[in-house]
Amino acid sequence: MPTPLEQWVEEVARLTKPERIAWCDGSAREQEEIVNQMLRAGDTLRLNPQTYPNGLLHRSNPNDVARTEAVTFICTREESDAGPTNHWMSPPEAKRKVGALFAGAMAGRTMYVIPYLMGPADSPISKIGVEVTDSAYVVASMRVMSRMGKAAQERLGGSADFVPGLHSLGDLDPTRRYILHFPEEKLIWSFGSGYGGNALLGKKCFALRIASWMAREQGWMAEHMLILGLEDPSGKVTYMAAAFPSACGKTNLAMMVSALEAQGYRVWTVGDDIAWMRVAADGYLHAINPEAGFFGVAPGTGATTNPHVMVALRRNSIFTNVALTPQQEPWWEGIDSEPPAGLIDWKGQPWTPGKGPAAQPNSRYTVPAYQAPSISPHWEDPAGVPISAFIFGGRRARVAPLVYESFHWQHGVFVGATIASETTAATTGAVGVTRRDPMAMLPFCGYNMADYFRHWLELGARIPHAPKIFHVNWFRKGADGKFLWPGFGENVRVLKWILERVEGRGRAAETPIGYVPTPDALTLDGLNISRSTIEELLRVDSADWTNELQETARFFEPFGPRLPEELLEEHAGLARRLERVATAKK
Ligand code: GTP
Ligand code: SPV
Ligand code: MN
Repeated sequence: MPTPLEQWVEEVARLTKPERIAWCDGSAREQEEIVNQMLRAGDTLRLNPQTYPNGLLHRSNPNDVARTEAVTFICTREESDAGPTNHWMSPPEAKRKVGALFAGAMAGRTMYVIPYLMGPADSPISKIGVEVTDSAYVVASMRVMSRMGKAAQERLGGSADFVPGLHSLGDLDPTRRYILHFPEEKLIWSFGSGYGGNALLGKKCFALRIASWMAREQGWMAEHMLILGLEDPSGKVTYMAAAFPSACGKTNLAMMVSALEAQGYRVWTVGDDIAWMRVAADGYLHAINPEAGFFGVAPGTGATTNPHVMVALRRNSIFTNVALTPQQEPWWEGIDSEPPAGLIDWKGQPWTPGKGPAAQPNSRYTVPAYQAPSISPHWEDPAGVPISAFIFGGRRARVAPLVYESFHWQHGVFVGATIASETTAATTGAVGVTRRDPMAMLPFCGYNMADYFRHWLELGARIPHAPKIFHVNWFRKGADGKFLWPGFGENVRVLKWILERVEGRGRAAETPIGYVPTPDALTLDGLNISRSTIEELLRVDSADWTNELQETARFFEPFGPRLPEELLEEHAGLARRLERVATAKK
């Protein structure tokens, strides 16, 4: 009897008609073959073996450089189950339309079967996926980003308990590009893109869109969150999980070199992008990082902003769409060196000043997590780590203060549900447009977001030691258009205040939006920042927030009666508090 996996592989092979089928075991020999395949294809180069051993540079098709939200669909039977924030296609239509594209798509190609595990090998929270792909780059990337091959295959055995994901590059024509999710049958189909979250199906497609659906069904959480441990001078480590939209600072926060290291505060990395969390017997929400690597934004990453990752990247890493120096080393804007003479840009052309960025703005590095000097000794704990604080955030030049604390869980859910952030190069489309991105899950929630808010509200009531909920903004700008806050390693000063609030210490002032630190509550020793800048960073402007109320109401509208009443209560509460402040001023 063929196993359920063998049956599915046979079925997709009948549809896509590959020349050969390769079952991936994750071995070193297989890796060598995959790399040779990539080198032969001509879209990948080996980096300098002395300075970047096992390093690769991959150049994607220039029309395929970021996630494509406009062609990402949730295919539920009922359109209302996908909700107003997702694109929807009916399952029969999706299967017909995209099935026709898959038909014969792998002719003359190798079909790789990649069994992979999301989460530590022996964790009960971990889950298995199988990606079938005709891209060698995807195989090499999945080897870094997940626990791929033999270990996953053995854990699966003859079981049908896996999430199948079918992926083909097709002909990379953007008009024939579809990223489809069938949450009711826990199936993923991705056609026509080889890039990042579109193609590495364990990441956004499974670990967020499908997993968020499973999490609601089964009473847990799948969130777009980094996980870090903040160590205090006594050696105690407090874990926090933070949700920021794409390219808004998750990887950098999770890997930071603490500016308060001399005072005994340091940060340990558990995860940089996704958290799967369950209520455990100790009454805490426990989180695992389902991934095994970091797929990080290259531009802006350097020895001053993220020294830990710069060390990690030195071996076994894949760079995508970065520039190349004559020494065969990767280069990008913000790497701490001037562009060298003879630089080759991300498209493989000689670069000259004035030609625009040499590295694509969403160029990325792919690096094994264990190589990070900051990796937590607990990052593979099967039970996960207990979370004491949730931190929401976004990229906002105005309005949102550096940090504030919500009043209680329900208010915290409102804070998360109303995050706004400026769009970045991580997704195709305009950059810098402010949009609502609830819990940083707008592109990643696999079901109706109103039901997702309900899930948050209900789950919170079931966590005896629920995390306290905060909001941060590293990106507030002054009148000169420059960031007011230095960011990166200095962000530990904000984490320290959050820790103090979790422990019931830490000075704060009550404002209509929540508790904001008093200017003297932040540890600022060694930081050259004026009192007026700090005041501006912490300022809560009633007019701004009144405007924000209107934006929030407009965002909530399309959810209709499905939106939990509690969020409208919180909206009204904020309106009342703002009004009270306005009256007091008069
Ligand atoms: P995804 O991987 O797309 O989900 O992004 P991310 O949330 O992990 O963001 P990442 O840490 O890669 O940062 C994205 C960009 O923001 C990079 O160019 C960083 O250099 C920049 N950045 C990160 N943290 C800070 C900060 O504290 N201050 C400032 N000014 N920029 C930051
Ligand atoms: C994001 O956009 O949030 C990413 C990059 O982490 S991708 O994997 O392409 O989705
Ligand atoms: Mn990241």
